[in-house]
Amino acid sequence: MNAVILVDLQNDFLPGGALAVPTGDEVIPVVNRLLRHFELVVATQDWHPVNHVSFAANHPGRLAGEEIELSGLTQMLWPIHCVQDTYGASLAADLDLSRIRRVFPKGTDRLIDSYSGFFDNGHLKSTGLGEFLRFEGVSDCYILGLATEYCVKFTALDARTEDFETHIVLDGCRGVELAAGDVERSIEEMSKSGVKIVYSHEIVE
Ligand code: VGL
Ligand code: ZN
Repeated sequence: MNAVILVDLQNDFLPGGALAVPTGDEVIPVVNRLLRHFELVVATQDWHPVNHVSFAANHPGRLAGEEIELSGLTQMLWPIHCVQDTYGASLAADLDLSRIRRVFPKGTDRLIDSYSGFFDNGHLKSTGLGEFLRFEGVSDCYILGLATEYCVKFTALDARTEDFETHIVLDGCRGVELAAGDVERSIEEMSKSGVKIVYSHEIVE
């Protein structure tokens, strides 16, 4: 069975949001059109406590865009975003929410970040997404959302290691592109790991 995983389609990642992904809003109509063709739709939701370690504001003297070492992991520092129970953390209003069966929060532990919808960045705890998809009999995951080279990429790589056939719907994704070429490199990395790159028109006529 096919499932769609919508990654972090939240107000803070849309233009005007705290961690806006350029033209991120353009994926919403693509997503809504695609959803009608899938039996099972799940979503991930970046859902941080206000004192989260990924926020530059919680590291005096540090700025967003800098990297630090945290328990052996490299952590990019971000502006405050997707704080639990705020408007910024809410799923995009124009999204067809009625089609989403279950939402998986991530990044809820203040001490570790979580780009993937399956595990935190240290692969210490599961969000339950993999178990849920297996229980539902899913074989193939179609992944769309924000941002291509962070949460989409890590969700796709984990979907592969969790043994799902994994497809990225590229026109349903947008990247941050902090450094030129980041998005392109992330696509190559996904391809090399066995993730299939597809476009929505190949799925929906
Ligand atoms: C994301 C940075 C920080 C994402 C989430 O959804 O790609 N990026 N938190
Ligand atoms: Zn985050």
